[in-house]
Amino acid sequence: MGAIDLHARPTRDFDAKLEQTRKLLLRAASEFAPLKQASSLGAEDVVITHLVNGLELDIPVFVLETGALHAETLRLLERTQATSRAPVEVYRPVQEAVVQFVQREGNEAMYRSIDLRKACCAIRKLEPLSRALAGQRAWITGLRREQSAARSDVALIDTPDAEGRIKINPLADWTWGDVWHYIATHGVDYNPLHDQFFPSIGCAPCTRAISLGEDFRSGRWWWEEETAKECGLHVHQQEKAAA
Ligand code: ADX
Ligand code: SF4
Repeated sequence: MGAIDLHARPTRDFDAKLEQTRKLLLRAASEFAPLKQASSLGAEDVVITHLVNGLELDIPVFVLETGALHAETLRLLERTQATSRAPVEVYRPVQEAVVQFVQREGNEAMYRSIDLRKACCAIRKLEPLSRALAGQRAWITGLRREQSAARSDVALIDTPDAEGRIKINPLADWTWGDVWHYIATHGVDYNPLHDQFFPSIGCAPCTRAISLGEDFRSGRWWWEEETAKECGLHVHQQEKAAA
């Protein structure tokens, strides 16, 4: 059984939710330009790209290609580049920084300590993210409240960050069933890893399949405590200030 058969169960008010999401994207494109969509090519992100393309909005997509993504994700990236109306930009880490880090700490540094894991995320994700977002007023992500306790208060339109940039989370109140209902009814191309029990997909060394009954994000950085499991892309403003 694939992800569609397993998960596509819309909530009762799905149609109204979808209409609100389309309205929010239209509003974002007119009020918060220039803006981009951040896509990991996960189920939520392919839905957003499909909506953006359907509405013919001027919102480029960017993918942080960390150099550690699964082959399935890279192939979906190629297909997306070939089919998306909106431009798909790819940001890669500074190769020298990756090589030096791997030479110094090895290929499995992320499992040795949270600091090393965060150092790897800083090189492979955060530095490219800062380039992707330079000059942008806002960005769109696929964060949903249901994904984890840490994300339970995700807003549709977040408060501005330290640079005054606004994060827009159009699927904040969508359920996993809503996401898959949209994918099924619109025939959206998706990462086949979702059919192999990977609900949340990041870099290959830091993502694994989950078992029945496990939490949505339990396949991400599974060796770490729940509270540590964010790569820094979505750290709250208060937490940043405290750090
Ligand atoms: S993460 O912080 O743990 O990696 P997660 O995989 O749940 O995040 O994705 C949440 C959102 O962050 C995605 O919907 C997407 O908007 C953005 N995102 C995550 N990874 C990437 C990536 N590699 N490239 C671009 N955006 C990403
Ligand atoms: Fe490195 Fe893992 Fe972070 Fe990817 S998720 S950047 S491989 S530590």
